[in-house]
Amino acid sequence: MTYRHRPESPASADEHANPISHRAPSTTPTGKHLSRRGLLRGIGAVALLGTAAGAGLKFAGSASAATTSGTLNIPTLLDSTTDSSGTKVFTLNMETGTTTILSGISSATCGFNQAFLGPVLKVTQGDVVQMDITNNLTEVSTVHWHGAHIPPSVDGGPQNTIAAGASFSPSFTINQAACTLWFHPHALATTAKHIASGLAGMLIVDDATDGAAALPSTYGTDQFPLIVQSLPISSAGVIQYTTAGETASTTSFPLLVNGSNVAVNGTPTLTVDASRVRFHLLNASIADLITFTRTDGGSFTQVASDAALLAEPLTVTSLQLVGGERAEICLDVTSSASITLQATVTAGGARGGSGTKSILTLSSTATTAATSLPTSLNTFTALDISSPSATRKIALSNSGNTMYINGVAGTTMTAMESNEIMTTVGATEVWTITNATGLTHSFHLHDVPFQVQTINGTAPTGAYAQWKDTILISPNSTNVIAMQFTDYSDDTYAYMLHCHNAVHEDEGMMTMLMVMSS
Ligand SMILES: [Cu+2]
Repeated sequence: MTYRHRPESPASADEHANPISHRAPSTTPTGKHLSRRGLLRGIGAVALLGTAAGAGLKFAGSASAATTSGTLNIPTLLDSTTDSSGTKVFTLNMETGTTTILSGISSATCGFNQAFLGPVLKVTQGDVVQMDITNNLTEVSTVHWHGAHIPPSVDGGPQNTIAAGASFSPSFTINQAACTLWFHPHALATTAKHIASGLAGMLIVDDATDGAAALPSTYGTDQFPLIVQSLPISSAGVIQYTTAGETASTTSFPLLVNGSNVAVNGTPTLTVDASRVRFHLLNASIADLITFTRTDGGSFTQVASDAALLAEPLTVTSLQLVGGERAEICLDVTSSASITLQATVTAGGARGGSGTKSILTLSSTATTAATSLPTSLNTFTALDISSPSATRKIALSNSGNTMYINGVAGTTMTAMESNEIMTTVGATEVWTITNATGLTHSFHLHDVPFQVQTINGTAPTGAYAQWKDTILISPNSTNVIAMQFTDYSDDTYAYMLHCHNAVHEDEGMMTMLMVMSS
């Protein structure tokens, strides 16, 4: 447990109204815990109050993000400071601002340290990090580290609420190998609103293995994020984040690449000196699916899923990501020919984006082709599920716009507590996720990655056959996954499992997982 109690921090405004703020129930040096049941009920009540009171973000900021004029927006690589104990300290300020998304129209947006989206953070396995977060929004939020294997007390779920004006400084050890993570809000009922408004950033984990060393890793030179969003927005420039907003006749779904609307600013271009470029792909859409291909039909090399480097480089011609899912690809390029990537958007909600747009034209000054990637990038060991600690059923269903897991709409902590999954550290489990509806869902589990066993009875292929933390759940499908709960237990804080269509999550398709010590 590396959670840091920081009594030196200024008291946050919420601590008076919220007797169980993020600091109060944290593990103290004496290891004393509040009653979990009482704590969760209290948190649920506070979260609801926060939601009701913050009936709308007031976009007070006046910062304006620059629009691109052709070249790829490259998010800032955020510097850290190192404190006396060697902890890398990052500062993330949740801000409001305005951004031009539709031509000539200013939209109210949010971002980390800027008006829209956020910086990229790079860390290495074994690093101890501290995230100094200040919520400069006008309503409660959280910051969740999607895909991070960290204690639930710092996971940034609905129990880690940060009131408007308050700060939170979770600290944790980077306890996983190279992968592409991201960070975004995860409070009750406002996840889609806050992500769509722009609160999304990338967290890249590196490690010291030969596999990771073989991949391009100089940020901004041969390593770039591609954060792609199909963004629901009204013709007046108001970002939409509900089913009603998705289906409104005035809503369109522009495709944004690192915050730039390709329909307005054109296909981003990128010219590098390298002969191999590594892209960290994130579908940051709240609902829509995105499929990446080359305009010439050629192949590219997938080197990572969302949770880990692949065992071997995988040659693919197409790669689909649901909302929240990531992948890493390498493109080999020389001065003899540029490469254009395109994205095909598929509606993931009641209504959504569609069509295919070019999202990047990559050129290089290199005259010599890249050397081959190693045949092995990572080791992959299948979990032994011959005698699982538990088997569970996760039934996804809905009634109109109310979304259920196992019949419960998880819109409050109390509802989720009534529907919680309890397990113990060390348990290996097999879950059968069913979707008996015609809706497309995704499934994301916090804490540990999982291995897909079967999809409609058939073993998966490609990246879906290795470590994952977010997967597509097709309509009328049965998906069997296995996972092992390693390292972190807590009798106060829960992890979340939910649909990563963030609209569905806010409509109730979420519940909680308690990992106990025994
Ligand atoms: Cu869903």
